[in-house]
Amino acid sequence: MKEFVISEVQAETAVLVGIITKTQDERKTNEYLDELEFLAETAGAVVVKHFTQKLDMAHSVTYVGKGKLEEIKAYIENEAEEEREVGMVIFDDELSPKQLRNIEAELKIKILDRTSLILDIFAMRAQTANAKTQVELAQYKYMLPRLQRLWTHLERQGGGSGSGKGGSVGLRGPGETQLEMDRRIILNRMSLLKERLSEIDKQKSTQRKNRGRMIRVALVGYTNVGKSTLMNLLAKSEVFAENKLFATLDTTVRKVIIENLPFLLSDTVGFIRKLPTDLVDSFKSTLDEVREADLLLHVVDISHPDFEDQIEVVNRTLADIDAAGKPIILVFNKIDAYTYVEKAPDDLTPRTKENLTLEELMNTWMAKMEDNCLFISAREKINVEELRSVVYKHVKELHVQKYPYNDFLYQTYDEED
Ligand SMILES: Nc1nc2c(ncn2[C@@H]2O[C@H](COP(=O)(O)OP(=O)(O)OP(=O)(O)O)[C@@H](O)[C@H]2O)c(=O)[nH]1
Ligand SMILES: [Mg+2]
Repeated sequence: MKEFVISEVQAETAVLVGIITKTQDERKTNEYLDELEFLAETAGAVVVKHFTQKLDMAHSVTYVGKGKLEEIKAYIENEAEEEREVGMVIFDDELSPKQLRNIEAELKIKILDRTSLILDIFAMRAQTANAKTQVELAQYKYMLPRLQRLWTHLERQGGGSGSGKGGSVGLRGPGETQLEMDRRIILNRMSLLKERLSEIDKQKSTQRKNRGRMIRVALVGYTNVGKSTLMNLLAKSEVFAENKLFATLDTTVRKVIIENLPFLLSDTVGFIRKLPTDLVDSFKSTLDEVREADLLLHVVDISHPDFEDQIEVVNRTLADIDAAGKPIILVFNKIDAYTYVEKAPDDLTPRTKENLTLEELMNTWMAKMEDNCLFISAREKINVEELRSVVYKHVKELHVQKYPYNDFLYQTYDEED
């Protein structure tokens, strides 16, 4: 019965593991692990240690080498002796079924990877029938090849029952009883979920068709950059925004009117590094909104040390879902929180991106994007008028192109309406 007490009363603790390779240097790995830590916290765990190892590539049998695995094991045992039970080990890359099995056999503790952690957060966040169905399907896809021994030693601990905030980290969503179902039953369930999704798809696409002749603008971007905050600001709506990853899972669409011009603005799920394509596929109907948009507002958190990498990830994900090549405006958000390291006059080492002032950064990006970029703070409401007028200009152009005979422009727009 001890397990129940631990998982209910105390936050579970987690140890993170990442590798440093030829294609992923130490700085990058540490950034990934910081992000993984943020993900773990979002899921409700407390991270107590990071382990890294330099390798040519991930070890096919145990992800890290044997020695490193022993070191992790010794750490866990030592912590247990000090009565600081480690709840789980989380790996920064998706583990193969074989790796997962071997690591689990060696460490005898709950093992998660980046994918299952993200899935767990998705399960916790899913609100609508659509999001819940998508997440459940993605979870089964992840589980199916790993069924044999998935956390069997944790049977009694399973939080299990569907989504919701309860349950322990990594065990939300389909629970232990479902885990015991054989492959056939899971496959049946998966095809049912797929049918349900295609039904939802049809409904959504009919809904989209009935929306009338309005330009559609989609907010896209890395997770936690401020998309929902911006949506709330522009649409005067109340979309859930919070300093946690994946606060938004399903798409929200609002009508926005700037001056005399109505258009549709949608807020959607954020992107993240190493997001498995399966998961992106599962979110197809959510992402249709992005795919069918006329204009994308790509929101970037300029205060994040790794924002350039995040821009890349978003561009790659857009290409993956066939949404590349659309008109795009880069909206650099959180300028209020931007910091840089000022170099002393006698410091002759080369300047790096950490040494750029906001103004220098702005000039670089404006040149690169041919002015299709903006610098704002959605939370502090800085440069919001500029944002409105740039969006207005673009939407109007697109509107006139797309609906040349449409006079559905509001004559005047009164703030009080
Ligand atoms: N400092 C600062 N924080 C901001 C700004 N805009 C948003 N935030 C904060 O950033 C966090 C994330 O904001 P959200 O609007 O939820 O971000 P999101 O992109 O919708 O995130 P997901 O839905 O999780 O992908 C919240 O804590 C916001 O208050 C800003 O201009 N400056
Ligand atoms: Mg959001």
